[in-house]
Amino acid sequence: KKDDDGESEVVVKTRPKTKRPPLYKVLLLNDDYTPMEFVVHVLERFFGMNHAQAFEIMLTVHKKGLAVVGVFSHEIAETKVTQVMDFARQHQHPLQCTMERE
Ligand code: NFA
Repeated sequence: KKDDDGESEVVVKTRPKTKRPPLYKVLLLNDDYTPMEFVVHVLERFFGMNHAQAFEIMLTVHKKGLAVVGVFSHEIAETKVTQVMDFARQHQHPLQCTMERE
């Protein structure tokens, strides 16, 4: 005898899903051997910094142990890390560059 009258309705709120892709910090690590001028050159060449910016970031890495040198999509971050690591290896410097999810 008891049946639903079909009159009640459930209204579900939806929102358009525009999930942004995750971003990745590219980090440069200090070491005791890589020349300061080489690090400055890396920052100018691969991260588009001017000389003053590059020198400032290099000094931050030197003093604090590491610094974020840029924030990129996963693909761009990976490319930057590979470019820096290859360039450092070519010049036989132990400079380390890594990425981490923001
Ligand atoms: N610590 C290095 C030196 O004294 C310079 C350096 C800076 C290396 C930033 C790596 C990153 N020659």
